[in-house]
Amino acid sequence: MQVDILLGLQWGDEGKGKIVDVLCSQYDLIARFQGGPNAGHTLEFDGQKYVLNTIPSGIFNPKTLNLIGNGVVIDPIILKREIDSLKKSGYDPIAAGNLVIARKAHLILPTHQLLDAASESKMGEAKIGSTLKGIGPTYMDKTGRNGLRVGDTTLRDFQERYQRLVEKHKSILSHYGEIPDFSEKEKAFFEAIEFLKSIPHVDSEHLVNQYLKEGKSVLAEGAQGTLLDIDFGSYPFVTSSNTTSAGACTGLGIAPKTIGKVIGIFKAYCTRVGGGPFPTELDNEIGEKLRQIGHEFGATTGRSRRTGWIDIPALKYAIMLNGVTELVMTKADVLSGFEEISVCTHYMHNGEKIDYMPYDIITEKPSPVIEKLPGWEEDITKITKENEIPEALKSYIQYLEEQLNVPIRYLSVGPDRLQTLVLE
Ligand code: 2SA
Ligand code: GDP
Ligand code: MG
Repeated sequence: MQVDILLGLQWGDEGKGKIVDVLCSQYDLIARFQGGPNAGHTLEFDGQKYVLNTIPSGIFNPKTLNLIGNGVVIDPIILKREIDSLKKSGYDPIAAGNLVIARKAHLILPTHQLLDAASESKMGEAKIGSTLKGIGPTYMDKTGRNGLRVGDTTLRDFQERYQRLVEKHKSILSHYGEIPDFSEKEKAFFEAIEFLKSIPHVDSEHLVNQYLKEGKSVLAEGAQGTLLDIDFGSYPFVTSSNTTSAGACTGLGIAPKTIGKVIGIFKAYCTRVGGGPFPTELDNEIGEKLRQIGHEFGATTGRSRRTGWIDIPALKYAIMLNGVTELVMTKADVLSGFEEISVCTHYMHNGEKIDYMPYDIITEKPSPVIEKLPGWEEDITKITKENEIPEALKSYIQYLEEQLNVPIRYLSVGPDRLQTLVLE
């Protein structure tokens, strides 16, 4: 058996949560491999909406085990809150026994959040627009070899290790000004640490490889999107982890040869939340229309998402980096009623027409070369069969498949799990 990977090809929020929920009954294990509570993965079914931050999106299927992998950073307070909220809506993953957590996953401390906020406050125009969840500082401590891991919580000297790290954080914070009081947060943190111990701890590398050995199927779930990857995204306007398929290897402990399908997911248009370059951005009425119809507001922070047309050079780059074998297009329904759909095929950059994302994308702002395709009027949110797809949408799909050279296997026409078509 091999590990399939599902990940975002744009700047996140492509609908990963929804599609993992749709596909999870085909898998024995869903494993999150990077990111943390900066993610907001939305699922809708039976008239209910759920937003998951740390928990993998297969959680509502009691037959699927859900692993929070070693590459994830965990805020125990947020994870506890997530589980409490699932319990309130009638689903208790602890009682169901379908959630496990990697011992080697790193912990987000209250002071990591203070450091995130302090760093952003000094950046002015250049601020990243982070979710302020402490993601960057936690990964910095991980690579700086100072971090605390889930497994450490059961060690005798956990308190001392915690205190040592907090002292270090305080000395950094003191350079930014007065350190805000975090005693309440610290109390909640230690309560949540006790709760964390009730979730089974595992070694993700052994668990996933054992599953494969036993012939069980595994889906690795990405967070954020390829263009936010720490190495290949629009640096420094990126998140602090590898969001690309390579991240699944280090974030779970699996070898490259175990990778099977790579399912790349993209919106029929494009969004970005936070700062950084966005060549096809529509800072106008059309952009506002996309935002309103597509409900483009951060699933975690509620921030307005920036909107724009689909960007083929960026998608080609993402497909190359990840080795995408099949595509999922979401939010096609949002484009119903647009007379024309614009597609960015190239960029104009320093007077030259190019078909790749240039290194100096931030300073030299490439402008998009646009091709227009006919739109469609029909409401597609209730269609269930391929032959009900309007001709103009069929042409859009065909056009994208030709450009991207990868088949679109699923078409999502609404947020509900039932609003999903398999394309033959
Ligand atoms: P961070 O918090 O350090 O990872 O922020 C760094 C950049 O990464 C972006 N980022 C995201 N972009 C899209 N969606 C994300 N999740 C939430 C959602 C975002 C929200 O599902 O809507 O609610 O605002 C996400 N997480 C991180 C972030 O905007 C920075 O540009
Ligand atoms: P994720 O981070 O990739 O899981 O995506 P988010 O949950 O942050 O954002 C996607 C948003 O679009 C959520 O509100 C979903 O409910 C919604 N969504 C997903 N697929 C579709 C779709 O095909 N059509 C519409 N209209 N909404 C969708
Ligand atoms: Mg999201």
